[in-house]
This record gives sequence, structure tokens and C-alpha cells, in this order.
Amino acid sequence: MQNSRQEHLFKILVIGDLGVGKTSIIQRYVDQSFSTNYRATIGVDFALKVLNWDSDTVRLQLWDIAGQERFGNMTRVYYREAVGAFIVFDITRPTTFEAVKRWKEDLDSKLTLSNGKSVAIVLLANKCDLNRDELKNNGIKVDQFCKDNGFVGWFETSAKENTNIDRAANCLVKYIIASENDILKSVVPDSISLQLNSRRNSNCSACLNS
Ligand SMILES: Nc1nc2c(ncn2[C@@H]2O[C@H](COP(=O)(O)OP(=O)(O)OP(=O)(O)O)[C@@H](O)[C@H]2O)c(=O)[nH]1
Ligand SMILES: [Mg+2]
Repeated sequence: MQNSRQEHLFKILVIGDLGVGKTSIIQRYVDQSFSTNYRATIGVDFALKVLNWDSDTVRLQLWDIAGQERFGNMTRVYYREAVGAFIVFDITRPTTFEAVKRWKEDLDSKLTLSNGKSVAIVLLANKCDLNRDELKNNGIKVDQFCKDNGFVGWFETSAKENTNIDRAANCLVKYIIASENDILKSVVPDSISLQLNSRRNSNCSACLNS
């Protein structure tokens, strides 16, 4: 029998305000490294992460977009053909949480999938190593916010301590693959389900649609 290993290539955006930790999260995820030095990203940077996903291969092309780009006019170009996004904020700076909505509006106004839906977005509450109670202290109700604003899920993350970054990425990939299957199913209703959205990440408690 032929090997039916499939390859998926997903363009994923990583956006959010200046200094929230986008580059650090990507470096942790891709290189398993962390630096306390802050060097602002200029424009956009790229990284690739390859995942074994059941019997398939998933390549995540990560677009690390500089925080200052929200005020520029290049985001339309950067967003093109993305199928998912992380929006990141810094739990110690509430203004970066307020900016999440504006990033999402920017994204939704400039990018829709071929099926007319908006791209899957996972929210990352980063720097959770600094203060576990910070969200509560600042009165930030992330659960409700994500439900109201159509996020796929959210995670408290730390690039420094490597907390929840793999889980957040798995949540996003799982959602994207499941939507791909939905599209396939609606086109070929009698095809055999590949079960790509099997229960492998069922412990993804912060993932609203799991
Ligand atoms: N304590 C802590 N510091 C972090 C964490 N993630 C990032 N930082 C620090 O926050 C600063 C900014 O991180 P970057 O990853 O450069 O932020 P960015 O979002 O890419 O910023 P721009 O490129 O300017 O948009 C750096 O000094 C990092 O070391 C984290 O999880 N915990
Ligand atoms: Mg950066």
C-alpha cells in the first residue's frame, strides 16, 4: 500500500504590540532559546517550525511582525494568505491587552479565508512568569473576551520559562486542520474522514473549541 503521508504548509502571523514577546515566543518555539535582551523587530522576520502531526507533516511558516507595524501600511501585504494567527499581549502591561482588539480588527478588515470566514486566532497572554495573578489583579477577563471576539482559544505563556507555547501552537494547528477537513467534507461528502482532528490534544483546556 502507498504511504499516504500528507504535507501541510500553513502561514501563521504573530502580531501584537511592541515588546510583548512575539520574537521571544518564536525563538523559544523554534530554537528552544531565550534572551533577556530586547531588540525591536524591524518590519517582519520569518521562522519555520516542522511538526509531525499524526501521520502527516505540518510546516508552520511563522511571520513575526514588528509591533510598530500596526501604525504602518504594510500589514495588508504581510497578512496575505495567512491561515492563522497568534495575537500576543504582555500581562504586566494592560495597554497591550487593549491593543489586542485593534490588532484583531486590523486583521479581520484585511484578511478573509477563501471560504469567507476569518482566520483562526489564538490569544497569548505572555510573560506569565512575572506574576501569576497579574490578569486577575488587572481585572482582565480573558475567557469572556475570547468568546465575545471569536478567538479559537487563549493561553498564558512564558517564552522565558517555556510555558504553554507548544500547547498553544497545537491548539491553532488542530483548529486549522479541522477546518480544512470541513471544507473537504463539504466538497466531497462521501469521502472517508481522515480523523485528523482526533482527541490528541484533548487536554488543551484553554482551547475554546476543543
Ligand atoms: N520575563 C519575561 N520576559 C519576556 C518574555 N518574553 C519576552 N520577554 C522579554 O520582553 C522583551 C521584548 O521581547 P521581544 O520578543 O523582543 O518582543 P516583540 O514582541 O518581538 O517586540 P517588537 O519586535 O518590538 O514588536 C525582551 O527583553 C524579552 O526578553 C517572557 O515570557 N517573560
Ligand atoms: Mg520582535
